[in-house]
Amino acid sequence: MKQRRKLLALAAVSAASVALTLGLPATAQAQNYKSEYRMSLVVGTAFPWGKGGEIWANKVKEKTQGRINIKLYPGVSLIQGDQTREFSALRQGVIDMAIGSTINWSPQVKQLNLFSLPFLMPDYAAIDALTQGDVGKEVFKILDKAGVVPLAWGENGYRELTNSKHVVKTPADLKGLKIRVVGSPLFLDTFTALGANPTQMSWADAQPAFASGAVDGQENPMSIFTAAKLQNVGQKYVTMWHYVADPLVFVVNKEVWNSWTPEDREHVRQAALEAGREEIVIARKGLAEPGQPLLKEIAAMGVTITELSPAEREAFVKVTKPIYDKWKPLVGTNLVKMAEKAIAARKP
Ligand code: X2X
Repeated sequence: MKQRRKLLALAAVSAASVALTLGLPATAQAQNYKSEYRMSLVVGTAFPWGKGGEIWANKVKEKTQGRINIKLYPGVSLIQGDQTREFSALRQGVIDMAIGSTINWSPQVKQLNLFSLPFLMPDYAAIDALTQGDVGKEVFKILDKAGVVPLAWGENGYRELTNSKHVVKTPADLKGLKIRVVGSPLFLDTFTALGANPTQMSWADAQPAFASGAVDGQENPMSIFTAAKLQNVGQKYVTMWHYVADPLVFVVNKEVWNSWTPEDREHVRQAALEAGREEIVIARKGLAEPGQPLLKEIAAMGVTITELSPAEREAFVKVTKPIYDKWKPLVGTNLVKMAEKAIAARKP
């Protein structure tokens, strides 16, 4: 026994000295690397969001020559589908990295409610003015302080209203509709102000609830609508109101980040920036270009799509204004003011 321990110790010493004499810091470092890193996502690769995860993982593998190997966990499966716990799990290291929605992390990082203030961002240029400008940098500082390493922005998209009952053109049309929401209490406030009956549930629970008719409606980007085939679970009426859009954030757990060499950190960051840019293009496909071909495809499946005139949209803005005002100090008055200014100064 003693003999064996001695031998083992000797072997360890000689391995270390070989590494030292050969000057192999990479080998020593690689010993701290996990064989696989776990990336959390709410949805899989059929969705622009999940596709972004796949692109990021592939780019990281290529740039680090396989030193960093990432496996995708869609359906937030590392935390049993409980998407509003994702940020805590990331901080604790249950999750190594993620592309997360600002909505799902807003219960822990209250400033992320910024993007869910009703009718803050009227168009894509407004989203870009925030994420690609000083507001984006400020939010990254906040995320860094909250305990993760933010690297790049992506996008889930404009969240449009859908339901199984009837056309919604005015706030009065929402009266009594049971609407599934996720995230912070801001969503409950907004839909309560609109006269609806909001109920909070995870995305995993929401889909069977649409199918059974337990809830009447929901709000999600049209790319989620099509990939999840919500028309097949009764969601036949869509209102294009662009009331909020959720950006996605590419992040890594701090300890994991610190375990990588500076070169590999830079590779992971560059991969995230490239993947983020590509993912945003995919997320906007069919929606940002003239004629919005994605909407034509959805209408062809028997879905009624309602576009609002500026005056009709304004009625929704007016009803939710008290909620915007209530939440402004909760998000952080300075941050909201900074966002309002950036949007007012945006270039089309
Ligand atoms: O749960 C949702 O609605 C989803 C998929 O859009 C998010 O994760 C925010």
